Amino acid sequence: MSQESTVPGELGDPAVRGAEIAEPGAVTIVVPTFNESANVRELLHRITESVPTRLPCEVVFVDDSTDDTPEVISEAAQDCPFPVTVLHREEPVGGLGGAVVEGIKAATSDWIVVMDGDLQHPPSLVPELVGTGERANAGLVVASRYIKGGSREGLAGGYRIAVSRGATWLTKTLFPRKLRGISDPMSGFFAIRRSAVTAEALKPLGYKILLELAVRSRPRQVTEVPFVFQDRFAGESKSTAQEGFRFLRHLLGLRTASPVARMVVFGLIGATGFIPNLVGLWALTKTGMHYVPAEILANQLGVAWNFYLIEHLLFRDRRRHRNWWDRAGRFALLANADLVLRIPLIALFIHKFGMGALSATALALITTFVLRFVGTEALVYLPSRKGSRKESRTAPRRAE
Ligand SMILES: Nc1nc2c(ncn2[C@@H]2O[C@H](COP(=O)(O)OP(=O)(O)OP(=O)(O)O)[C@@H](O)[C@H]2O)c(=O)[nH]1
Ligand SMILES: [Mg+2]
Repeated sequence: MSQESTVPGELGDPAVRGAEIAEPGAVTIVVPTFNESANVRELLHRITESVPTRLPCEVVFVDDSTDDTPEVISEAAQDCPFPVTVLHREEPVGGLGGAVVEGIKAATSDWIVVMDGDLQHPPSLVPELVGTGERANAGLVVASRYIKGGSREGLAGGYRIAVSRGATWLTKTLFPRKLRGISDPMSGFFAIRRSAVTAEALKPLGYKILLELAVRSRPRQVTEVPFVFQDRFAGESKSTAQEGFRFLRHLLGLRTASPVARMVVFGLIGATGFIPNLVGLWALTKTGMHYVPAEILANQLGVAWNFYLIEHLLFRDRRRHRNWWDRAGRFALLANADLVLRIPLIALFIHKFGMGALSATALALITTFVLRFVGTEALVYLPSRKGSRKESRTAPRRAE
């Protein structure tokens, strides 16, 4: 963090806090910014107009800009009746999501409202978000575009609407229980009680931090308030297709946080390995190769395919403590041991336990699959503390 500026009258100052904090509690507004110099003055102006004096407020900008956004904020803050802090990060760890977590950690109030800096999220809704949370005794209040009274007016173009809708559907399908009661898990506008956040548990990669909070922190009670998503006030969108892919990876990472879910995905990826295996077998036997060496070679194609997908989709965060050759070698060894082990296991089940050939084969398949999964977890991708720290430090920035 290279730059940190605070305007006098800090909310964190006990004298100020003690004198002012009353119902419905104070609020820290966290705004991530990346080159929003044309928007931040108007944003602060609208927050000033919206937040009543009985609701003590501070604004924390977490800024990764390469333009003069921090300077514009500091200048505009002079006219604000509340404290404004700019945390400028030289190293934008975790991109937009990382910035929001940084802001949440810096917040000192009972309530934290997260909103964009481009005025697509109307500041006039801040008191309602906090008030609703207090009245409902909720831990999280989501500003939703998808409940009665809300709309996505400012989401430009059919393509963006379709992407947003598709991402919402996919996310809700993957987390039906944890996202119950949240119609708009893609919303970047929400209020959360500071006591409901476990900032240390959050692994901020890319954007969509609400999803991360809802799934990992699991606030007790969740409620929603409708809002109309506005047009960008000025400047350019930073959302990119690359960001969309990062989101999908993040979604998979969240979904496979438990070993059972990881084993299911491991199995699904394994099943897709039949495709290159069969194609390889077909191509090799076509060249006249005997089917035994062809089968062995084609099987390696399936192993390579599985290795690639597992590396990129399942164990992306757990690769760093071993180099590529080490991981590939161990993975191939386990995959081939699986094949070698299957035949004696089937024989054992048939002769020692009197099982039928079919059930013995099925049980051998399941046994070797579980062994391969456990072996892969433990011998190829066992996370080391050092490795995971390194990964989070080098998380890519959202926009260059
Ligand atoms: N600190 C930080 N803020 C970011 C980063 N990327 C985007 N932001 C901010 O996050 C907010 C949302 O980004 P937008 O570019 O508006 O993305 P969006 O709202 O999904 O896309 P649009 O609908 O096209 O505006 C804005 O306030 C951006 O300035 C980043 O890498 N770091
Ligand atoms: Mg925006």
